[in-house]
Order: sequence, then C-alpha cells, then structure tokens
Amino acid sequence: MTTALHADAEIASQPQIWRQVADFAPSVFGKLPQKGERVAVVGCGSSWFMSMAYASLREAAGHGETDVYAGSEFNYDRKYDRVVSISRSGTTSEIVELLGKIKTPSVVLTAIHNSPVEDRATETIIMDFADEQSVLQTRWATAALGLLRAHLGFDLNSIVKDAEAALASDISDLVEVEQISFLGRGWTIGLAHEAALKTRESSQFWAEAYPALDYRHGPLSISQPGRAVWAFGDIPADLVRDIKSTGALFESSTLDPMAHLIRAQRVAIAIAKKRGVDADNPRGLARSIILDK
Ligand code: F1P
Repeated sequence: MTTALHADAEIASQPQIWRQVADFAPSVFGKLPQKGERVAVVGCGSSWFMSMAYASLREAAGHGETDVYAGSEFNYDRKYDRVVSISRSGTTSEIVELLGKIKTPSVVLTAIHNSPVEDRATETIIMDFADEQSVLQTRWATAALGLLRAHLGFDLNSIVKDAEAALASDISDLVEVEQISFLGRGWTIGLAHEAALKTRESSQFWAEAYPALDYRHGPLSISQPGRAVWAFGDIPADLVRDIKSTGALFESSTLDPMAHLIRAQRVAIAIAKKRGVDADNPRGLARSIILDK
C-alpha cells in the first residue's frame, strides 16, 4: 500500500504542533500539579507511555514524587495530592471509571470537548489542535508529553529543529530489519515502549522495549544480524559494544529523544506500507477502547 495515510500528515505536522503547544502551554500551567505535590499519572496505551515519561521527568526535575499507572492498575489505597490523566479520545473506559471513583483533585489532558473524562475530572486541558484522524497516535502523544515538559520548564521551541531533522532523515536501513528492540533510561523508557507499540500496532511487527541496562539480562539473546537495537538517549558505552558485537544494527541519535521518536513513528509507517497493511486502522484496534460493563 503506497497511498498517503492520515498518519503520514500527522507525523509530519509535529514541528508545527510543538510550536502550537509551546504557545498554548502557559495558559494552562495553573491546572497542572504544583511543585512538591505527590502525583499519580495515568493513561492507557500510548497515553500510558507518555505518562511514564512525564512521571520520570517530573520527579527528576525535583517537582515531587510521581507514580505512574496503566489506567486499569491504579492503586486506590495510596494517597496523592493530584492525579494527572492523559486520554486523546476522552472516552477510554479505564480512565473514565478511575476519574469517576477518585476524590483526589484531578486534571485530564484530552483532544476532545465535552467528553466523559471532562465530566469527571476537576480540571480539563483540551488540545483539540493536536487531535488525529488516524487511530494510531503520533502527534497527540508528543503534544501531550510536550505540554507536560513545558510545564517542567523545558523550551519546546528549542527542539522543533530536531523534529524537522528527524522528519528529513534517512530510515531506509531500519525499514529492512525483521525485529527491533527499543531501549531507554529514565524518561526515555516510556518513549521506548511507545516506539515498540507503534511498530506493533501499525504493522504487527515484532518489537520489544526495555530499560537499557536490563536488556543485557536476557533479551540481548534476540539480537543478531538483520535485527536492530534502538536506544533513546544515552546508554553506556560497554552496552553499545555488547549490542554491536551481536551484529545487530544499532540506532542512536543526538536529537532530543522526543524528536528521535518521530524517526520510530516513520519507521513504523514505512514497515506497515511495505507489508501492505493499513497503519491508520490497526488490526483489532479502535480509536478508543470502550469496555463492556
Ligand atoms: C488510548 C489508546 C491508544 C491506542 C488506541 C486505543 O487512547 O489505548 O493508545 O493507540 O488508539 O486507545 P486514549 O485514552 O488516549 O484516547
């Protein structure tokens, strides 16, 4: 399949969307957790992985203890000052249910107006300009994480050029491999999971994700010529050496890791096209997962 997908345009729009997020962000900073608050971040699928990245960044930035949960796995016995949730659709069952149950002040990031999550959350941040037509989340995920990074003091405009470089870069070698293991450390572990989800969702491709140092505790056995290991952010030199000695293609980048994720999004779509599958409508997936009661 060689036709243009919604995902192609949505991936390509990220430099512009990140600029919009940078402009929009200060208007909603007051709805986000204050420094020192004990926070839980929740989401499902891509929104969970962006939650993971944010939780790690927030705690590392000294803003306070920040736990992360898949929407279905929230620990209702723990005490938090605020719950941050991410849901593009605003209708994902686990998030709707969670926000309905908790008494803790909450804020939800969503792309949709008048959604069930808005009804239940204390505060809502709507980024309708980052919504997508593809079922596959790409620019929504980076817009949501970008907003949260901006609140932690990061200048999103400073990485727009990295996003442009990621869009212009050559991905041809990566499209040829039969398997990719994505690695990260700290906040980039969430990006590794998101990259692996993207390739699995878009084309049923075999991809895995690990904290970089844990990759040596078994999964490295997968590594061989014709497969790739992809690091988001820096990983130790001796681990790079061990990966390269397996003959796998090693991918790393000096770009900001969120911009490096754009390369993974492009690889996912290119593999889907090569396999003749529709990346906009992944097998077995809907824009929003609404569970039966
Ligand atoms: C979360 C999600 C997506 C997934 C698919 C189904 O949606 O799991 O990550 O790709 O679109 O829904 P949301 O809660 O962010 O709308």
